[in-house]
Amino acid sequence: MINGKTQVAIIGAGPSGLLLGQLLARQGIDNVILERVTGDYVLGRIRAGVLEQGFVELVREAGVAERMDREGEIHEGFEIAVDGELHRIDMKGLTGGDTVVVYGQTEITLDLMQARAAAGLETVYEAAEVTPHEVRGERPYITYQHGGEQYRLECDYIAGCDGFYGVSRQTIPAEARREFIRVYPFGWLGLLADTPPVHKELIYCKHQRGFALASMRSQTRSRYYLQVPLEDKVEDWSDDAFWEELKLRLPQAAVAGLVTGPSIEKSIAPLRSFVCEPLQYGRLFLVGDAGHIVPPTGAKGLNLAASDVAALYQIMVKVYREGRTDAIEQYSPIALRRVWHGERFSWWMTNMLHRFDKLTDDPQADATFDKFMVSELDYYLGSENGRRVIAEQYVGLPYETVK
Ligand code: RFL
Ligand code: PHB
Repeated sequence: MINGKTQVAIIGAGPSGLLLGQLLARQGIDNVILERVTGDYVLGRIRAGVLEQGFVELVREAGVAERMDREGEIHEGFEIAVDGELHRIDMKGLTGGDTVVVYGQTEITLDLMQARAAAGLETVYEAAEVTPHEVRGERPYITYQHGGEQYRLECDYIAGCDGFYGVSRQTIPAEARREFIRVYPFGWLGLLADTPPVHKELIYCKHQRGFALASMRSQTRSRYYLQVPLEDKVEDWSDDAFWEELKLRLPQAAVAGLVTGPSIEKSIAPLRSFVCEPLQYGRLFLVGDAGHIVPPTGAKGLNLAASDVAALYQIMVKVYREGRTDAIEQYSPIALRRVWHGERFSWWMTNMLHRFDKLTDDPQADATFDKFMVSELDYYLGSENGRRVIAEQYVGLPYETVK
């Protein structure tokens, strides 16, 4: 057994773990990250692309914003197409100046990994059997295996940043947590290509054939999604089949400008709403996807991870600077308030924009739900106040301050 010691042990080197680690290190709070897979594997996962202002500011505070500020694109609005007709959500105009930044999660992750390596901070990649112990006691520790050796890492606190399938949430006994879940009867098939985006802003498409999203990573790289049945496999979808289906769902005016090309990544993600309560158990905190998942329609997953990180970071600074160990009790209520707003918005956008034809076993009930949602979207898009409700939540609600 090889023994080690740190102040905050972080499980998971996704964006939550890396961002938290960087922020803490800048405040002189020692931390070690334990990650199950390799850095390259983490960087191969193509996920989010839309960053709220709060996220952007946190990355700046972490001192890792240089490339994001240079290469990220500021978006002042996005489009919602309903059966081919475009409705613009003027985020900047409707919110009094707020915007989002389009910059890939992969890029943020790479920037954070490089900054961590440059600062000489410790990350153990390919750490197996990571297991938290004594999280309710005064002296928690983590055991893990690496390179054939057994390790024990002692710490003051554990940040569970290990995503939806991680070990941290399972460490909380079943009787001490409650889980809220909704599974949607479809998935998103995503395709990444080195082609110019079809439009200068994102287009969310509600269409008879199912939802589609035209997004991007840069002026030379586009990201598209199609709503597909849960049973579909990536192998069922050739690139040609993807582009043909996308052309049917995009507004005709946009299709003329669509440049197709070979995919550089293609994957299917199931859609899920999930929240674990509470997000703190003794000296263990659940951060990001470890504690909650949203369907991607509202572009909120990564952004909620960032607001969790912001809350925990403020709390840790109070603990180590002011001895305010009582502040840790604020983490779960503060994080959950914002999480539930993001959950509700993501669920609402998913309901309004997707085609629900197998929601229940009752086709008549499904058809009625579909009509309600068509009317809901029509109502919100039809008034400035309605569009403002969408815009305000899309750009992101404010972060709460820890007392
Ligand atoms: P991650 O990214 O899943 O990272 C968790 C890390 O923990 C590691 N791990 C372990 N390490 C050690 N021991 C164990 N036992 C471990 N188990 C797991 C994993 O290997 C991994 O490296 O969680 P994190 O950091 O909380 O970040 C969350 C975000 O990744 C996620 O919320 C977003 O990607 C969601 N999301 C979007 N969010 C947005 O804000 N805007 C978007 O536009 C957006 N688009 C998306 C998305 C997610 C998608 N998918 C595929 C689910 C689009 C898609 C298609
Ligand atoms: C993405 O670009 O991957 C993306 C953008 C907006 C979303 C979801 C995903 O709502």
